[in-house]
Amino acid sequence: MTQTMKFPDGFLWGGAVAATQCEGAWNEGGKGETVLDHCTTGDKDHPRLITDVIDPEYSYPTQRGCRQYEKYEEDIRLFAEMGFRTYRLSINWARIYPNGDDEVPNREGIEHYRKLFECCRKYSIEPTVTMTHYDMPWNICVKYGGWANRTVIDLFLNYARTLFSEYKGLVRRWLTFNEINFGTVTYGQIVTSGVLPENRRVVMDDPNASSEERSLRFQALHHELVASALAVKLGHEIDPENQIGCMQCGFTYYPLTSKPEDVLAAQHDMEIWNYYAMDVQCKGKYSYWAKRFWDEHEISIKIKEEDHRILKEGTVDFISFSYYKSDCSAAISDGDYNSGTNFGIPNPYLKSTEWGWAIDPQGLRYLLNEYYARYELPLMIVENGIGAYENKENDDSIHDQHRIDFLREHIVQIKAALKDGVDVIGYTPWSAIDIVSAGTGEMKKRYGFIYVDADDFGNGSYERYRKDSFYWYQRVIASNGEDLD
Ligand code: BGP
Repeated sequence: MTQTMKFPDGFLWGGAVAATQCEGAWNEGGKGETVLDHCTTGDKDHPRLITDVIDPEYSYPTQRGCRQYEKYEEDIRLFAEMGFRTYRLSINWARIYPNGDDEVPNREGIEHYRKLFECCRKYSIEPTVTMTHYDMPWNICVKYGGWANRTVIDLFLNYARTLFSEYKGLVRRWLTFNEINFGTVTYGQIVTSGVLPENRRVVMDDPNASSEERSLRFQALHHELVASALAVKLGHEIDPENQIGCMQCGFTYYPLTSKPEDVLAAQHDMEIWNYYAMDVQCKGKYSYWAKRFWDEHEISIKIKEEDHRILKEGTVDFISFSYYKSDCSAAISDGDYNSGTNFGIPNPYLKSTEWGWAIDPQGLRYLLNEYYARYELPLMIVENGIGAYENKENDDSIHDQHRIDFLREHIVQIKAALKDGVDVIGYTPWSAIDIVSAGTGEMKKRYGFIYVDADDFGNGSYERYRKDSFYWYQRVIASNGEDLD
């Protein structure tokens, strides 16, 4: 396919990370414990465990990250060498409010990020900052029961006020919650919601969850949506220059067959797993699908009268989302739509990564068009990448042709979407540098342009090495997406 459309000038090329996965220094600089600090290493066959106390018997990889807390200057220098125009990172909530409900913020944490943002600006890299990315202070989980408790809205707003005030002028592009749709109601329930599961496992959606459990998760999500809307409004009040976006886990669903029932199942999954939260954040109200879904799953949530106004007043300026893979949906025999798992059915036409995630660049173009048609808001792809096993050769080179191929094909599809007329403003692949996997806690599931010499258990020098993809991406950015070879 020939693509003549060019990327617009000022397109935000960059890379992405999250604090809990890259910083390490989990108990330094006055930081409190987060949810992920309590999660052990797992692997693709074994879910991570959540331990109530830090148990020396286990390895806790996010406590180490890739040591970016101490090495941020070196990392940002390398990102600048690649030509990054933006760096998507997150602030660790527990570095600013160690317990989440502290009277005053932790100055050391505030100053750390100030220096980091100044360093980005020194290299003309604009920070794109997620306010919370799987980093709820552990104390909020234990003392308040996480986002299921409405009080947490005030705690978050206090945190948001501190960020907007302290970093006014330094940060202008904000994302409120990482993968708000996915993190709360499915992925382990814990990492975003802070609602501790009884079995203390970080697992995906539990299809056997009781209606009480489901209600709790959707109640937590409602509170997050209200908090996000309030934060958007506050951010605009503190600095009208702020651009504040939502961040969704992007799900592309195809009908498994052309059977009308399967088409309806795919429509259902698109509505629930993409638009449930997005409609609230972009249109300021729940979609008409939500009510049917609540009834169907016996979900009962409390929505206060004032919430309707808050949601309307706090819609976002742009949409950001992650995109890794697509899935298929099929009707189940005893109902008129798919059972609602968001880890759908494999697509027989697609190959998968070593972790079984379907590789589907065209699914990204499809999703960009779907989102733009529905909301007509600027779109930023803030995560996209391939997790793979990689080795450093004796000459310190790292040959990651699989990453180059993966990203190239996705960039071609972004170009195609631009040609379709979609307003795409940026692309920050996951991850800027090798970091700890959020799902499994492995270091060996590598995503970065930069190799970090570390294993799953903290062995290694933590030295940085440029992979082949580093040089390739440097050329891509220098040519504004024209040179993809
Ligand atoms: C997204 C998360 C990221 C990141 C990515 C890759 O869902 O926002 O934090 O980790 O997925 O997933 P994993 O690390 O499990 O391979």
